[in-house]
Amino acid sequence: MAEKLRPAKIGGELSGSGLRFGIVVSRFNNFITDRLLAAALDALERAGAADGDVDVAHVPGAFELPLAAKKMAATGRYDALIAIGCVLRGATSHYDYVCAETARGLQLAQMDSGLPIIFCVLTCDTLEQAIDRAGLKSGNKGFESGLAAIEMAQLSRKLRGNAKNSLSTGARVKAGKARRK
Ligand code: INI
Repeated sequence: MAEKLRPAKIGGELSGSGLRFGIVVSRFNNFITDRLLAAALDALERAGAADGDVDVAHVPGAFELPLAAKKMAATGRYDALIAIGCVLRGATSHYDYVCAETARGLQLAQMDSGLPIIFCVLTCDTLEQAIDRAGLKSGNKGFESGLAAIEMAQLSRKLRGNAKNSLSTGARVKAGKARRK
């Protein structure tokens, strides 16, 4: 067990004040996605996000979430995005394609843009499972997603601010020499 090392902790606090959020929400299964959206907005409001600092875009289904999120990220207006959807298993393999491509597309958009994109897409076998996660037995995943968006936005700000401290030794020596010239 390490005894001497006390690593610096870099965390994102849960304050939404001064941050801008974009939410993209799917209309498919809107009985569920409306509830996820309301809870995400509730979390942002309670954490101090200002009226006017949150935009909501609607798309037809979960499959369309990644493109809309990518376009929202490209505007440069936001500190974090939340993608909200609900995919329910049906009689065919359609569910598997929608789930896989939605998750893959959102992760690609997040990694390409460098903007946190919170995955608030329920992938459930039954409507009951979805209801449980949209405000019943298992809480509300929308609220959790709102908090995750704030935490990741704050953490991203801190990591951007720390960029000059995280230069490699070689880069620091070079920068020092350049300043002395
Ligand atoms: N979209 C969803 O968001 N949830 C679903 O459960 C769903 N099912 O089961 O079909 C669904 N399909 C639509 C899909 O996301 C696209 O909107 C559609 O294929 C057009 O591209």
